[in-house]
Amino acid sequence: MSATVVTKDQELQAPYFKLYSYNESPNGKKIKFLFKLLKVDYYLQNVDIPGHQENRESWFLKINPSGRIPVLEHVDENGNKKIVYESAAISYYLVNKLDKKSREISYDFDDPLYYEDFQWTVFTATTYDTARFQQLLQLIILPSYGVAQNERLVADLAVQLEKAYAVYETQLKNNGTGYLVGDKKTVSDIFSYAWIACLALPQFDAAKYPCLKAWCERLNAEIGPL
Ligand SMILES: N[C@@H](CCC(=O)N[C@@H](CS)C(=O)NCC(=O)O)C(=O)O
Repeated sequence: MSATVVTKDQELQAPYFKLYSYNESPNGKKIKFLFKLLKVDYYLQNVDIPGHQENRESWFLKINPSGRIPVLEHVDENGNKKIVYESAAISYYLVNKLDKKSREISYDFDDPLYYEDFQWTVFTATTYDTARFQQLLQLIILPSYGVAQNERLVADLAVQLEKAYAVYETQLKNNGTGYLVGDKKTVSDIFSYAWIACLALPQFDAAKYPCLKAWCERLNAEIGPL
């Protein structure tokens, strides 16, 4: 698997996958991890968010009106182009295009585990990710621009994140396989791992959440660096 970095106006030969992302973004990393595990080559276009605010330029807003990365551009062998944004939607688009036969990191549509996996991805996307992003903003991003953190918000976020860690711990304990769903790592594991384990932010208390700690270590060993 390799990512070939391309510039904005570079012509690409069909068929291809192109990911619009921003450096260390965990939302972008979710998709990079998936490409790695699916062993599929892709093009990578870096969108300069803090510097030039490229994500607010009209060419980018045309592909994603919300001005956010990641965005996936897929051009098939007949030249048909599909744009997908929202990391959860991109993740399921990719596994249903690329993992449909072997289902190494996903389940079939008619398997109840497909929806369980989807459920945990949505839990992370709506409950954990948003609080973790606010934590990143308060603890790292705003202070780097000289803006003081909001202590009350930081404390509230810690409470919200603690609740989410307890939910993951219970699920991992009940499932008992070392993964969130079924007996293999699936989209929900990879998706959640990017925000839980791949940031220089306060982590959870490992003594309190032993299953979550073991899960992080397992995914770390199985996914490896990008
Ligand atoms: N719900 C979206 C969140 C994407 C997101 O927040 N992306 C950030 C980078 S990590 C971004 O593009 N921020 C720029 C902005 O909101 O203006 C997803 O899961 O794809």
